[in-house]
Amino acid sequence: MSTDNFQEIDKKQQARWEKENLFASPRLPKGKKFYCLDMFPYPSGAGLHVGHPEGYTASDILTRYKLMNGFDVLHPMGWDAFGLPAENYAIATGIHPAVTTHKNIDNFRRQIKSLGLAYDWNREINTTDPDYYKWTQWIFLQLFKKGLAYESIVPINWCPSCKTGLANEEVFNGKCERCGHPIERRMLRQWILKITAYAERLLEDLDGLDWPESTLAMQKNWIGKSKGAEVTFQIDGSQDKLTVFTTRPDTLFGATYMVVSPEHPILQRIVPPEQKDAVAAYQTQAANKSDLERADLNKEKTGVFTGAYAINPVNGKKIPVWTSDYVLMGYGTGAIMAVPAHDERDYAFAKKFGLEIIEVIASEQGVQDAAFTGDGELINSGFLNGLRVRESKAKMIEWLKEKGVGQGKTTYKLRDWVFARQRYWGEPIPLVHCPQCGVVPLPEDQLPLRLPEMKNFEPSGTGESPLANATEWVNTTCPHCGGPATRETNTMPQWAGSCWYYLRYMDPHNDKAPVDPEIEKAYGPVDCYIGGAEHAVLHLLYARFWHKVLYDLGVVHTKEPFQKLRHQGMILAFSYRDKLGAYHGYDEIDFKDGKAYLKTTGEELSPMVEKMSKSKKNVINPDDILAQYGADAFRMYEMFMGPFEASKPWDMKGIEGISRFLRRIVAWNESVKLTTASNPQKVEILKNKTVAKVTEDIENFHFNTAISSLMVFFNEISKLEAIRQDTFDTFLKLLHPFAPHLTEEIWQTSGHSGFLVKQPWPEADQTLISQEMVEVGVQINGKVRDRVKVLASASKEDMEQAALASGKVKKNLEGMEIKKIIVVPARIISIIAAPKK
Ligand code: ANZ
Ligand code: ZN
Repeated sequence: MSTDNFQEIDKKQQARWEKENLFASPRLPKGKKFYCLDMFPYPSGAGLHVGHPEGYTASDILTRYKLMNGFDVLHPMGWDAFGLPAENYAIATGIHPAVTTHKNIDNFRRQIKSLGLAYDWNREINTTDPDYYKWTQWIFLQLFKKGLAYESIVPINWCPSCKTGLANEEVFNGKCERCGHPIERRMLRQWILKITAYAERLLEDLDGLDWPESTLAMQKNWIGKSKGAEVTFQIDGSQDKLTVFTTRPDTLFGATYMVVSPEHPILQRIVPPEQKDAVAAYQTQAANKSDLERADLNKEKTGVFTGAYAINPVNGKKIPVWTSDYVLMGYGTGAIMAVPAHDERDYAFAKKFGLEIIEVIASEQGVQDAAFTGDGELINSGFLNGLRVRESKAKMIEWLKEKGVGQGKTTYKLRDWVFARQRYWGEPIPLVHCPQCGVVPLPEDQLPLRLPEMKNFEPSGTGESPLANATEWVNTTCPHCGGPATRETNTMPQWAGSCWYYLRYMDPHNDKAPVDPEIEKAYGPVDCYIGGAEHAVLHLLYARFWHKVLYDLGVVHTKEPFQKLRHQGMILAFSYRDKLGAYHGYDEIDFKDGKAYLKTTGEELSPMVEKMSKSKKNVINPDDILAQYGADAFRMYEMFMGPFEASKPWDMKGIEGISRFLRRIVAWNESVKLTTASNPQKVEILKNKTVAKVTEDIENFHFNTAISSLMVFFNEISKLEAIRQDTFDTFLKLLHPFAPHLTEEIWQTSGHSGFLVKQPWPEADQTLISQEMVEVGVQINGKVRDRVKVLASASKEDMEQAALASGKVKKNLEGMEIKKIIVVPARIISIIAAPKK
């Protein structure tokens, strides 16, 4: 077989690997283990996007590299297959979501397999499989039994287009994450998970994780821990008290009014008759705004006076109580003490409504034009005068405690997780509503609770799930009293299945437990998790939460599920537009000298780098690329495009370049002779340097520079008339994780038996590398005066000596006095000198 028929090689080697079950991991690892996990895809009807293989290739490189380093590697793949698209398709066509899902999965599997990724397909899972969701439901029951799932009628984010409630995390800029429709607020009965009970642990345990800084920061912000105090104000002439949360108890002397959220229950009691209409009108107006709009700093402030007054506990002053939508009911206590002098929003509000402003932190600029939010000395503040903000906070908290009107308090922005969806294609929530016994959990031996077969998937739009129409399924008997009862009709959100799938891969066929504890101890936690940065909060926070619950239940033995996390960058593409702004697809374009011309008219088109989308006609189809270039070029190009985490555009010229490189290897393999003579020193050193560099680069996710150094190495060895077998083999081994099919083919056809992943990863000879001579420049006062040869490993002192021994340097230093010598090892020697006095 000729080695340049890449598609044939792909098929042949993939079949060999499959026959050998080469990537099956043992039930229990025998030695060192490595769990390498990809974020599993949602099998959409559109098939694989070229963005998918970017992460998958990285995890595959890591997997093959670890296998060659003697690890037992767990590297699985599966399907996150519940969700709206299949259901919306079912509504439109009447085709059951299970049918669509099944078909899409087959297509995804075929596409992924054609990339030759080293997955253990025996462990494939599918979140919509009852044998899988049985355990998703089981975990829900554990949450329920621990009091971490509760029912509540709450205002939720309602998407009128998807006709379902959404979690806060699914709302972006007030719009539905899925369909972009503006979100409304609606009161609905919901199942809610008490993720807030884990807020502190979710925050604390981020320490110790090898995750991207930006993702850690996003999680921290989302959890949003604030330290401050609660202060209780007496309502004037009433029994009622109003408690606020503040991060600035030090400013209490500057509190000149209070604001309660329009939803605050105290309004029912404290508003005097003459203000009732105004307050009620304002409440109606506020109800239609999203929290995000309400919290917007730049928004014009609105509000009304409630007619009530409160007493500032620190000085007995009567201050007005207002209501305004800039105070949210869902945060702190839903009420604030307003300190306009030192809070921007309070300042804007006070200016608009002519409320008093008392400066209590001294500053140069004062508070004539704006609030001062910095640190300074306390003024106008009785016993705090002269102290700084930090000390004043502590002292005020002491005082509040002593007087019994407040205490130190920590709050979190994190909200409980709305865990119910009014849709069909999700895991049924395994609960029963009994008129006698209330909410009763389904006994565990009745799991899985399967979705009923249905013909009509249309959501009612009343807030009830389509499941409510499955009368036979809904009507059941109470597991507790045996009387007539009804099933819960809400389903779980799409995030449920992905909260624990990494555990199921360890033990995918277990019907006694989600995962055998012995196996979990051996394979957990995930050593490296790779996937998109768009999951920085949602999935990654939910999964951490479930993991901690499972940790408390003794199901898992580590506090965190994913030790190391890396995100791939977004793959963009060039799109081309004509003068009128219309997009043109690649098949309509002639590419000449780096320019693009419309085939029909010859008009030059202007390129732009954009997200791939059908409307921009710039979608790259993985099947086309595979058919044209084969899997190795495809994989390797994706790794070569740029830094792994960076977003970068797909470029046909780039994949051509990689393909040429692979073809050169094919040609070289066919012509090169073998020798037993030793390598020239230069080649030997480069070989070792390449081993060291590729090893380090794989460990650090620098796949693009690893490929560059393999190219440099190949250029050097391809110049040799004959090559040593071990050098030839080393090259194949290093290249294998990047281009597994071609390297395996060459390995096999050049007389070796077995498979490359069974070969030991090459080791670099560091002593040899350090024997390399490098030429470094010697500068005097910024001008290069000579170049000297030194060992790459030379010490600063040795380099200095070599420089000063140079005749040219000596000559240039005549009559000069050396002030300073700066040495950068293996790079440069820089001498600073001045004329002798
Ligand atoms: C008085 C004060 C004075 C405040 C000052 C700030 C500066 P973070 O840091 O985000 O936790 N606040 C409290 N509850 C609120 C609610 N439900 N809706 C809107 N705002 C609320 O913010 C805490 C601060 O935000 C609190 O501290 C409170 O205003 C306001 F110079 O109290 B502060
Ligand atoms: Zn009952």
